[in-house]
Amino acid sequence: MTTDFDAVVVGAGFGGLSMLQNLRQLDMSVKVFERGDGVGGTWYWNRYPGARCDSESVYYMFSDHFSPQILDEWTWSERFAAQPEILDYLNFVTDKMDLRRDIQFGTAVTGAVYDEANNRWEITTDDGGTTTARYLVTAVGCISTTNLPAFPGLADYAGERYHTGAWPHEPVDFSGKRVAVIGTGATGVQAIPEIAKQAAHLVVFQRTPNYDIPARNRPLDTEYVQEVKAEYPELWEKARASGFGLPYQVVEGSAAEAPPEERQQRYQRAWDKGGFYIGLETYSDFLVNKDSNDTISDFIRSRIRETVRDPATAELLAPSDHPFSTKRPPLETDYYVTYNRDNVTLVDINRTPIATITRDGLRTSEQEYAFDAIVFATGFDAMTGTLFKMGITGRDGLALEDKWADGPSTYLGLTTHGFPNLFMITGPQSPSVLSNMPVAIEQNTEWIAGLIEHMREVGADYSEATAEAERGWVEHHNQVADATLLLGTNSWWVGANIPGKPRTLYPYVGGVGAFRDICADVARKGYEGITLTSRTPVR
Ligand code: N01
Repeated sequence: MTTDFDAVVVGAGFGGLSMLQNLRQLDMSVKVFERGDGVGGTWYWNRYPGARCDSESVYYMFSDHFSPQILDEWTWSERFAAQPEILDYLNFVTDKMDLRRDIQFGTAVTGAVYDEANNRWEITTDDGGTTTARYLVTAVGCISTTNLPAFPGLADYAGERYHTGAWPHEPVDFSGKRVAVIGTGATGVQAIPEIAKQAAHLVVFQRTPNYDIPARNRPLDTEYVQEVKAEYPELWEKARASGFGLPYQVVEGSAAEAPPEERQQRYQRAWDKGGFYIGLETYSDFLVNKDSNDTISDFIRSRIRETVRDPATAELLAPSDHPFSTKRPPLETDYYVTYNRDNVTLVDINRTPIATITRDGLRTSEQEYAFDAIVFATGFDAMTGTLFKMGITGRDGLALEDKWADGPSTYLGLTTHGFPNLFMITGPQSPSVLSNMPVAIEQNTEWIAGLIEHMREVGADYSEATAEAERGWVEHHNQVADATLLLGTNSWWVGANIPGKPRTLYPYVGGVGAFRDICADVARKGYEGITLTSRTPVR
């Protein structure tokens, strides 16, 4: 059965829900395909123990642009919301806005081919269906394709095996079990303390230690919530104009040039406050000045050494191979103190690499381990992994993965030349994962809806970024990236976690507010850099 819509949106997480709502306001017929059996995207799949948001929950939600009523009605219980509460929130939003009726759950997109003759996208799904639409919007999330490294012997392993990014819906009980966790990124750092509380013994296999910042999570009191709600209009404006999508007080100035005493006090204050304040509200040059970065990296290493009792373990946990924030700094709750427990062991797999997974556990270059369960907290093929799995094919039969074989090439991270009427939410070369996500998402979806509305006004039904505009954006993106320390560190932000993935900075690091201004300017100039014409044949 073929069905036809004005727009198809892929994904029903924050991005898909926001896009659906925006397109509905244009009275468009919209179909959303979602591979999960419910809304939530990232929050639907990542149900591992300890999963919670690293953005403060009062800012990790749709803003007044989306619905002032929902903003007022919803109240978070904790400073950093846990996964079940965020999923509840997204279900609340979905029902409140009556979004569910346009979403087809349990359906993955297997192909999306631009049909030049009809100026439509032809979308195939794993239920055997074909759907056509003028516009195709990907809202597939940045970290939605899990990375399970090809460890030798993986197929032989007979015990329980989990990936944090595809966690079972039923609770997993590690009580009394011998458990391994491989990976110490933001996910591992959240899961490890919770698993350690249950397991008979936990062995953590670490490749790279991170600069983990205390979350200092706490229940939210009514008075604080009321204060925030009263200030929301200003707070959202501030977040939209900010560097990273959070309404924090930016403090200009160089850490390297500050008097050491002042610096120490500022770091300590922000450290005690918890959350990302230490990176965002102390000094402004950590990402561009190695000397400044050394000061904060030293500060955090000292805190780790103070917390972890065994000096050898503390040394393994103190990062020295990369500057602070050139990999995503995780927020931690009881992470470092977990290594003071008798039932937790840390293994440095740089010194003793994993040689093979075995039937009963795994073997490093030094030792054999037996495990009842192995938890892979090994991250994602981020930013492009899911887009490439969807079989997106543009004009002249060009496949997206072929066009981007040497790395993504986009206009504003929102469109790409050769793929008419295709829009990406939090696509590569947009702020995406370097922003508090809902703020980046709302900017993207509002801009896309604005462009479609403009097309209507000027009688266009075909939009395509010009090759020249795209070259300009990629050049700007690279210039901004080159001015930072980010490319010098092996992180998933630069694709270093996936063998063979082109090394380039995937998110745009020019800032959420600056990006917003650039996009607004493009719109003001009649969507400069995008060809807008009428191509649909008269039937
Ligand atoms: O994934 P990661 P993640 N052998 O790629 C290791 C977001 N997030 O799921 O660092 C051995 O960061 C890898 O080692 P290394 C957040 O943006 C958000 O933890 O590559 N080890 C690393 O330790 C975050 O950045 C929240 O050397 C291997 C780990 O596995 C993003 O999700 C909460 C390996 C993977 O770390 C991804 O975090 C949690 C191998 N072959 C996460 N391959 C919220 O705030 C990889 N590793 C909402």
